[in-house]
Amino acid sequence: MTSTVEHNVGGVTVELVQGDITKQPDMDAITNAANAQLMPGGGVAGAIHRAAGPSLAEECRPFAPIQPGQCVITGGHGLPNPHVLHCLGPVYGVDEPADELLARCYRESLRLADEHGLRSVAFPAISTGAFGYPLREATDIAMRTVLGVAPDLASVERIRFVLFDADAFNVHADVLARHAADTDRSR
Ligand code: AR6
Repeated sequence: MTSTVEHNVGGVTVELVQGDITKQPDMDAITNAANAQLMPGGGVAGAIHRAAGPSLAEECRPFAPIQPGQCVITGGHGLPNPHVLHCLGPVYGVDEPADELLARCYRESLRLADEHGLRSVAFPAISTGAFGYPLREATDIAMRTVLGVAPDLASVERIRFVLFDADAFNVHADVLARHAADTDRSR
């Protein structure tokens, strides 16, 4: 982890770290940038299923296929986290309206986490890898959605974005600072 950026909104801490989503042992749940079949794949899904072991795919099987914007919750199996929230992001240029579907991923994931009484959730930058969503646009949607939903959450008190590389971290830090300033101004 290189550095951390934090912002507090309505009693919820939104933080950014550079790192690996499978190595966040202090989080109640991590979010998977899943495929529709909820199977291992590349990127985040591959890393999560590798770390969790084959019993995660077994638990996922009855929930598949899921639709863009949909999320389901499972146990964490071999991961250090008790839960995994599996979200299917939109494929950029294919699943429309892409912005609404991506926002729905973050909203649904947090709603499910809250419903299950979880206190902390980590997110990767959903749809920005194999699914091709331009990083800055996707980040803008992610931050706007999370900062908008945060004050309404009952149990979730910490939301962490785990960014794989320095570029993604820097873009998220920039976009969070801008949205945080807007949120503060409108209070
Ligand atoms: N930890 C944190 N972020 C990561 C990690 C990791 N271990 N690995 C990659 N990233 P992607 P998508 C970043 O492709 O675009 C899969 O094959 C990565 O740099 O995992 O939603 C599935 O099976 C990128 O910025 O998710 C699906 O078919 C971001 O996480 C499809 O890809 C998301 O990249 C889903 O595509």
